[in-house]
Amino acid sequence: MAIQRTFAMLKPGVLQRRIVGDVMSRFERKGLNIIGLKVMVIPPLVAATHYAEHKGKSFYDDLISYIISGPVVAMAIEGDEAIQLVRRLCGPTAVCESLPGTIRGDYCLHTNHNIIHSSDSAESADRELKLFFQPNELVSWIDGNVGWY
Ligand code: FUP
Repeated sequence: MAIQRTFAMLKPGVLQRRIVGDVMSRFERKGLNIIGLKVMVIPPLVAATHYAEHKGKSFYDDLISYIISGPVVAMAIEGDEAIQLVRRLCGPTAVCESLPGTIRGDYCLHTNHNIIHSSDSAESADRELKLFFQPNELVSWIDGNVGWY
């Protein structure tokens, strides 16, 4: 087991639907630590950098206009194997493949509004954390229950 940091983001609409607490509580329940948190509207340049790998794809323009269309909740999450664990809690990209019990499986109907992003590798996590957070915005802390999860 290795302690990792990963990036997750609640996409536009999650604040408006007032389900931020429900979604975030899943990470808390799992035993992962929230070490960075901010509400922000993503600047277009940051959105383009974040989704650079999708430039040229059919869904790219809609993806960018959606992701900058309202406030998001950016999160930095820390814990043992956090990158893969957070991905599994979110569920697969395609909503029809996301099982009930996962965040995408429980809260969304369409893949283009699949409510949450999370880093898919150590390299992505490092890049995305740097894109959305300054180093002094991340605060590691020790959970006194750490031996019980
Ligand atoms: P993920 O890592 O699960 O967020 O998935 P991707 O990086 O492959 O895709 C980023 C976002 O693009 C998805 F969350 C939703 C959107 N997307 C579509 O709208 N249609 C597609 O066919 C694939 C992705």
